[in-house]
Amino acid sequence: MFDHAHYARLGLEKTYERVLAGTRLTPEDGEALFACPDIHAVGALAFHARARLHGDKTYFVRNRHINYSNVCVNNCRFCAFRRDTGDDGAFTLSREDIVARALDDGGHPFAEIHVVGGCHPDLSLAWFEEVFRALKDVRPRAILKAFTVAEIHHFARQEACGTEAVLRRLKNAGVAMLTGGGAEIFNPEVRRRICPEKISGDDYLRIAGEAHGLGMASNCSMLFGHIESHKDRVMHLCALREQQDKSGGFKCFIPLAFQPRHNELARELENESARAGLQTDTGLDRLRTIAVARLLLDNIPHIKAYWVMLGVKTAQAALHFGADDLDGTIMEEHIGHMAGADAAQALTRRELEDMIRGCGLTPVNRDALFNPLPKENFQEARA
Ligand code: V47
Repeated sequence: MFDHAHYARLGLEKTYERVLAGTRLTPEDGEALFACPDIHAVGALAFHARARLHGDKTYFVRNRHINYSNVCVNNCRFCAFRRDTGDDGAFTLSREDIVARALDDGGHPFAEIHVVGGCHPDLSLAWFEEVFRALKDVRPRAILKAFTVAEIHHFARQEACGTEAVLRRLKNAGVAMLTGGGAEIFNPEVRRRICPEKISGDDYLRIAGEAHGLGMASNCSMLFGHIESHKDRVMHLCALREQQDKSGGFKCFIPLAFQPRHNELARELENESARAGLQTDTGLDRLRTIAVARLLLDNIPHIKAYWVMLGVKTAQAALHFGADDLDGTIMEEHIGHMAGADAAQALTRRELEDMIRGCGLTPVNRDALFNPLPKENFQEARA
């Protein structure tokens, strides 16, 4: 790392001291890190924080994403995936299709099954309970991670009950964890412009807290690189940190880099002539955001370099800017790809391990809850 004098020259003397002492950074530290002209100095602090937590361990998971439908009652302006019922390209999988996808694992069960697909107008909570029980029947050891808190809110409305009651039913049906999506940016002004129908940031945090209170884990996220300011990002991260102080169940933070194709928000940004004052979407901005997240989120253990949205190469670089997780094999991804992500649809376990070793780090095969998994036989180890 650079020395004290270097950080003092950058005006980051106190931030440097706090990182070295392992004490909490302030929102002002976060903003100063965004403003710092020396990206290496920011990255070095984040790598220090990441190494203190995880050494050179870098996590990945053999997982499968299953998108049950793209029909959604919300109309988030950044989303290229959603459709209305009856639109061209609208789809809804049957229970049998969903189970078949979970079984399509070459005989080596996925450690995580990740099920998302938006707030469907007709599919009921009871239907999903049956789906999850069927998945648990065929793959009892896989950890089921499903829905964002936005869907929990949607089911509560549909069922005219509280969100905690929905969470209890899902937990009883075998769901161990919620996915991190749906957080976007908490600033209500930005939220109104990018996802006007979606639950508020306060509701996002409240429902995540309820899940944690019931012993369910969840991830959390931030959609960045569109119309939000650096201050919005810092405030968003601090709100997640505050919630984590209260409820403690966030396992991992996922910085989701905005994919600017085939969605309304992207068209608006393209057409906007006066873009002065907005950040441009550069690889360095992505790396810096990951670094600031690692430094501010002192109570969230893991930071994900989600290779689908970052691209494989930037995800590798992110492992040296504070991230310690690459997510997983995925197998089939639509949300990012429909919005322009140009990464592959799937990576093999071997590719993930090679990516990590290629960065001089040590791969750790994990489950959805970040428990390291024992070494399997050679054949499975390469699948
Ligand atoms: O909720 C939608 C975001 C999320 C775009 O929990 C977009 O482990 C960028 O949450 N550009 C879904 N992002 C993905 C997600 C996720 C992915 C991997 C792992 C986990 C986890 C969660 O993607 C949505 C939304 O926030 N999104 N459109 C877009 N154009």
